[in-house]
Amino acid sequence: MRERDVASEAMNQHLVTRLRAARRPVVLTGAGMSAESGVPTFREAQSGLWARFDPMELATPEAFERHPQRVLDWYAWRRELVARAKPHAGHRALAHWEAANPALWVITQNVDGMHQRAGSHRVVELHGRIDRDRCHHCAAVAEPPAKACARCGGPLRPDVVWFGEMLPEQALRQAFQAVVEADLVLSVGTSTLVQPAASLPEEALAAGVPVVEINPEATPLSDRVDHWLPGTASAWLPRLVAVVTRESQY
Ligand code: BV8
Ligand code: ZN
Repeated sequence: MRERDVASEAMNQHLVTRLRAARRPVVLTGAGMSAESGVPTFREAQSGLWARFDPMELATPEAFERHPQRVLDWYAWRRELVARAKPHAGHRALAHWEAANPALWVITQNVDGMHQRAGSHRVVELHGRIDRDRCHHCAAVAEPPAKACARCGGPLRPDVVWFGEMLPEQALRQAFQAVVEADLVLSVGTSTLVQPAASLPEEALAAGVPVVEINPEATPLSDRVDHWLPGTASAWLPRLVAVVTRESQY
């Protein structure tokens, strides 16, 4: 059984040492990373006219084939939210960490592009991007305001990965490689329930890589990580990065 840091709630010396020793850190992020920017998480009930729909049902090729306009309207609503949202101190802290350590990878399940808007460059997007369209038939990326695919005339849909669809191969390979080669992994704002993204922190644990989790709630991962930091991304990430960059007194 992995020796568990009882005081892991607080910033203890063991965590400080690991943060400062990390040469190949990897940060895994989920919907909770963007929650404080005003982008609702998947778990948070949909609001307004979308409250009666289960996001897991809307984010599927079947839903698009059955009710294309309903799915496109849902994404139009989310695109609005994302366009109005601003990266927060947590996103900026990760961009700051990358500037201090160019080997840092951010691997995200989010489709909102917030990490790049905050200045991060080494970002692997596992589930695509909401502000791009692609063809539902031939996957050609479409230049807005195209209404149909310029290559095959097929219907356009957001360039995101729907449930039941495969993830982009290159992103998946890059993500698993980065995690097994990492010397520190952070899991931030994810319920670790959606596969295969949820296997990434498991790969790190299996490879003996120290894992830190930031989440206000416990997840299936929480009792197996080395450091569980109960709280928000915007509160914990600036503190951790300040330790790495020695801008804090620790
Ligand atoms: C696939 C893009 C091959 C679209 C998304 C094995 C076992 C069981 C099921 C499966 C399996 N393999 C495949 C499946 C099926 C499925 C799956 O995993 N289903 C789950 C629900 C059981 N996986 C797939 O279909 C994947 N494809 O496997 O293809 C295949 C195909 C067919 C059959 C077999 C294999 C594709 C998955 C990708 C789907 N697309 N998004 C869009 O956005 O519209 S997933 C989407 O939901 C997000 O991208 C994200 O991945 C997920 C939500 O999860 P989280 O990000 O973790 O967010 P959540 O809301 O759940 O939790 C937020 C957390 O943040 C909470 O813990 C909360 O406490 C915390 N939090 C809140 N506030 C804060 C915070 N933390 C920090 N700070 C805060 N302020
Ligand atoms: Zn096409």
